[in-house]
Amino acid sequence: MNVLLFGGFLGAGKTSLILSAAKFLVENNLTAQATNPAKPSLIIIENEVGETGIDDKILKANGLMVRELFSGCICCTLTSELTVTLNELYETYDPQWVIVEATGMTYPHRIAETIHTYGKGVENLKIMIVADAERWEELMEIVPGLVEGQIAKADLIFLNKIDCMHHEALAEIEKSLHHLNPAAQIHCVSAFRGINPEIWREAVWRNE
Ligand SMILES: Nc1nc2c(ncn2[C@@H]2O[C@H](COP(=O)(O)OP(=O)(O)OP(=O)(O)O)[C@@H](O)[C@H]2O)c(=O)[nH]1
Ligand SMILES: [Mg+2]
Repeated sequence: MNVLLFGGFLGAGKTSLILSAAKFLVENNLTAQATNPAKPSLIIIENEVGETGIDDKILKANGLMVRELFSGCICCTLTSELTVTLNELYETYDPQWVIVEATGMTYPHRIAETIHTYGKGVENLKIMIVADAERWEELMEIVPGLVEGQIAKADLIFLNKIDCMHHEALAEIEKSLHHLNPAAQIHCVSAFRGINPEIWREAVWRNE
């Protein structure tokens, strides 16, 4: 299984990007047996179903499955519940892709550590962190530790909502992101306008 673990602060655009990534994989036939609903090859694990409409008809029509996680305590229960769910999915379906949306209040790299230790069948795991360009300054004032900690351990960073920003302000944020995590590739995107498939090809498919 290839696991794409999406994180980033509340409202940054995680669900919007996940839908885009899932559509990319399906539309480019990068999911095996995508038409057999009994054995989905791409499963999305959501913390909660948001208003974006994760149960999008296009996704379901393409043999995708959406699993919800319900959890009282995001910091303790979620990680173990998620790992149990992943292991169940592996044993039942052995999907090619699992896309996970972590809650905005958590550090996805900690979830990744648990998956690496206790998860079964995970061949590849990428931590994809979504940064909110529109609220960057505000979040740096109210939750700097959380946002910086999420960014620092990302494999890939998506600076989202660039449609709301001027070029100069974006360049400054990009510089900060690079400073926080020099190793991660940074993609400047707008889920609202749509993501260039080449970005997904590079981010999701490479090293698969
Ligand atoms: N202008 C603009 N708005 C966006 C963009 N991406 C997402 N949004 C909006 O931002 C809001 C949050 O998007 P989601 O995709 O639900 O974000 P999320 O990170 O999944 O949110 P939570 O799951 O609640 O933490 C929605 O109203 C989206 O329509 C973007 O690129 N530009
Ligand atoms: Mg969401």
